Amino acid sequence: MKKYLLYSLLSFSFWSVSAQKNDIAPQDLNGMRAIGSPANPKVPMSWDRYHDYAQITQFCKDLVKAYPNLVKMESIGKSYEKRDIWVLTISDFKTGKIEHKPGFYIDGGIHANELQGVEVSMYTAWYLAESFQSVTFINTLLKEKVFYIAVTISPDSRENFIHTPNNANTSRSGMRAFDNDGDGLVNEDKLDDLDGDGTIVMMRRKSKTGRWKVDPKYPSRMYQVRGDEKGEYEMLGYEGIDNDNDGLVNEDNTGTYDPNRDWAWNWQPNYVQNGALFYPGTLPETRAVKDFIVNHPNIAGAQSYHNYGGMFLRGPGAAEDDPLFTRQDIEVYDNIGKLGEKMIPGYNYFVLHKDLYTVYGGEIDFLCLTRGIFTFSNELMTSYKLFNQKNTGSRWDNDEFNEFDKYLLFGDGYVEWKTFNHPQFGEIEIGGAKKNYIRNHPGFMLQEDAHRNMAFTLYHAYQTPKLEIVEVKTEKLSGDLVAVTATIMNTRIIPTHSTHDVKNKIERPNYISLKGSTVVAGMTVQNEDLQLFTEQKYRPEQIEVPNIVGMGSVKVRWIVKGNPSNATIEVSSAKGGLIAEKVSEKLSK
Ligand SMILES: [Ca+2]
Ligand SMILES: [Ca+2]
Ligand SMILES: [Ca+2]
Ligand SMILES: [Ca+2]
Ligand SMILES: [Zn+2]
Repeated sequence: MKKYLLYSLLSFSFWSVSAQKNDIAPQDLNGMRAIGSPANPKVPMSWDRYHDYAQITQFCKDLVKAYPNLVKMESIGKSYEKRDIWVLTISDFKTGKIEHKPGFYIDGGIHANELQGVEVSMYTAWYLAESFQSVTFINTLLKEKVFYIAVTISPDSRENFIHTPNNANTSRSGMRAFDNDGDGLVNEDKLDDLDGDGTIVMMRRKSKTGRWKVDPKYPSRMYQVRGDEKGEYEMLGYEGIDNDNDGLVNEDNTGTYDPNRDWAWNWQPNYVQNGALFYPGTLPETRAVKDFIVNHPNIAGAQSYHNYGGMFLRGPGAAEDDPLFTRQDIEVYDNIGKLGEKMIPGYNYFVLHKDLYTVYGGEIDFLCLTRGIFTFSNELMTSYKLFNQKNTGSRWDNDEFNEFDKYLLFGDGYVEWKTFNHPQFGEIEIGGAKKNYIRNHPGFMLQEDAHRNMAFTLYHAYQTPKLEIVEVKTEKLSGDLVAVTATIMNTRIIPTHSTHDVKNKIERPNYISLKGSTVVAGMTVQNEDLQLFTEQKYRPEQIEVPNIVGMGSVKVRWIVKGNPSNATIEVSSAKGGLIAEKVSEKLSK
């Protein structure tokens, strides 16, 4: 008894001491911690499930409360139904001003039915904050960079998807009502949850002329007969009734437009680009994101999470924009994308228009071509993950999802077929995949894929420019004139400006300044050995450098009057951050 008492007293004092230095979680130091994950997070979360808007909002608030020196939360605007669109700003606020750090933008769930993009965004915010003390790489990353994480940018539709009967593709976009069939009525014929089980599945009817059959191995699976094989069923689409007696079923549903066709680059109207609205920026949600991006010129890299297919997509969305991606910029994408293929087995690095389809007015083109931001869009989840192998044929031609459902989900993926008396179709059967199966990850896979995709995105963020003053030299010239030569290197692979940016002067040039000295001349050193210089006659103390390429350097020289050792060299780059060092400190190194 005594022994136990002593033990508990000892452990009590251990806990209270640890609790005081409240930044390090005690379990992070012992064997309870599984490597790579916080063992004792201040904000406990389960990453094997999806979260609704109230839970997302609570999560953001909890993270800010637990880590006030690392996480800020703001609303960047309201959705159509007046929900706040939250952005979490994550950085080490004690190290430099955040607007002076290279920024990385992440968003999730522009397509609201693609639930896991939001979870990966939340997981990333959580992981960064919870690992700041225990993982050196994360610690340094948050000192050097700032993350802006818009956890969900179509919150209305996500709420609708989660809490009302839907299939895997509804609702995808937002809650603004449109007359989809041009009959003068809006939302007059939506999907109908015929059996009231909360999910919208398929309708089928026995038919002598039908071209569908039940797969004897997996009774939930229908397959299309080929050649002269006789069918048993006809398919009647998703659960629904012709509510307005116009001869069409489910023809005017909520959320059929596409917020990812509402962006101001190569925008095309709906008759060219299906899903587009009236003009680029019709939607309040995309306008809020655009304003945020434009007001944060430090954003150098971006990720927009989607599903499905296991892809790292880069732009452009349309073939005619291919020439805007130069070899140097493609090399950057290649470096990150090809590493991604290793980091996430089954995922492929693709060019959007070439390997997937053409997208006009898409978000990633807006980010990279109007703002010069190096952008990837990950299409989360792939059937490769089911059995760690590439499947054969299309999803409809193979039974992997059914096999996986049977052996790993124990039948949870599908609603079993049952008969129903339909007011228009008579006796039918309804059944099929639940809305969260196929496109969205099953729970036990969610955390792993969230982590892998986050790791890919953190590598991308790590490669945003990091500028360093690597060398400073002084040389006495005649009279009291001194030459000061500084070499600035970008020690990451993303340049301060994409070639498209430099060519079109999207962002201001980098400024390399000598402050606190009398500068009489300033120049860029083209070749020191051959003594080739380009003089900048106007404002020589602030040399303008259009770009500092990835893993590349620039050299500048000033001619000053008097001793420059008290002067300061400042490098100011919109996307590369701001650094400053005293000439004297550099010379002594
Ligand atoms: Ca209508
Ligand atoms: Ca109608
Ligand atoms: Ca139903
Ligand atoms: Ca109808
Ligand atoms: Zn999508």
